[in-house]
This record gives sequence, C-alpha cells and structure tokens, in this order.
Amino acid sequence: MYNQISLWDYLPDTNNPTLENQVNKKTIISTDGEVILYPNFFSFKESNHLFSDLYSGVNWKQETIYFFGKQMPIPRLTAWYGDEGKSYTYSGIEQYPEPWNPTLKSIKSKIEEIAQVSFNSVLINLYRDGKDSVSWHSDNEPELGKNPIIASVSLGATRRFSLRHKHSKTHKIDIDLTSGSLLLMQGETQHFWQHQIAKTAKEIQPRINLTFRIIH
Ligand SMILES: O=C(O)CCC(=O)C(=O)O
Ligand SMILES: [Mn+2]
Repeated sequence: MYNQISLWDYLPDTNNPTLENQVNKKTIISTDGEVILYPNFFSFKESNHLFSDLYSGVNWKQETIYFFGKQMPIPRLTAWYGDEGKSYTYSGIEQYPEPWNPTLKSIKSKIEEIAQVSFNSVLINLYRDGKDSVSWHSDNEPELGKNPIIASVSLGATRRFSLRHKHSKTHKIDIDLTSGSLLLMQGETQHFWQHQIAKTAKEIQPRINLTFRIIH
C-alpha cells in the first residue's frame, strides 16, 4: 500500500475558535499509532524568520558514530536544547542540553498549545543539502518512555519524510514536509512505525527540523 498525501485533504473546523481548530490538520496515520500533520502551522513570514534565526543562532555540532569499527560523521548537523538536568545518551555518551533561547521558547509554547503537553527538550537537525539525511529509525530511546509524543517542526527547504510499518515494510507513506509544518507523532507510533528523511539528488536548500520531546 502506498499513499501520497494530497494538499486538498486539509479541512479546518471554522466553527470552533480554539487554536487546534483554527489550523488545517490532516491525520496521516490512525492505525498502530497516531500521526497528525498541521501543514501551515507557522506562516511563510514567521517560518523564514525562525529559519534564519536558528540557522545562524544554533550551536550546531557534527556528531560521529562508530560504523564497522570506524568513526564516521553523521550526515547532518545537530544540536540539543532543553531543561537543565535532562540528559540524554547519544552514541553511548551521556550529554547535557544547552539552555533554551527565546526563539526556541516561542516555538515550544506555540506547539504546546496544540500538543497539550510540556516538552522539556528539543533535538535540532540541519540538513545542509540533499546529501544530508536520517536513515530508517524509530524514536524509541528508553528515556522517552513507552508511548512518546514527538512534535516535529520543519523550516526551510521541503524534504520528503517517509513512514513505513515495521511488520509490513511495503506499507509506506510519504509526506513532503514544507516550511512551517508541524507533525505530531504519538500513541504507539514508535512501536509500529519507522521514519526517515532520504537523501535526494535534487539541488536543494538547507532545512532545519526540530523534534520536541519529553525526556523522563
Ligand atoms: O528531519 C525530520 O523530519 C526527522 C528527524 C528525525 O526523525 C530525528 O531526528 O529523530
Ligand atoms: Mn526520528
């Protein structure tokens, strides 16, 4: 089964004045987890502003992984921000996040209104061009708890985000994540689905992705 999400599918509920109902939303997955897309969560202008602010203001790092006994750079730049004391383990090393800055705080409070939870950390990825990517994985690190809610904000170039079911890998869903979109992954999603951002041969501008998380 293969689904391409169409832009014509988004329908706001104009009768209900809460933020949740003022923004367009589309359910991407409702079986074995829940994935919801808010395609225009931040306006074009707001997204451009946030992108340039983060592009120059984030303390980007080039992390490495061991692959067949060799240390290799991961194909993107990353940064962690969050509440003090909320450490996470990366490549077997315990790391501490950088403190929230005003831009990150403003994004966080807007998505918390929709997600109805408080996030205490954010992983930020910078995909410099089409060669940068993240391979198939689930966000299932133990510190995220059993059924994590993950709020993913995209800024800059559009990249294709793919989801595939762990037990039937031909069941695949592709979404082109545009600048200003918010994707919520919740419930049992990380148990049953993997996701990736594949490399692309297209000439492509940089993209920033922020995944807000709750570290226990
Ligand atoms: O860039 C994205 O949209 C996804 C990033 C991601 O899956 C991750 O960092 O865990
Ligand atoms: Mn992920």
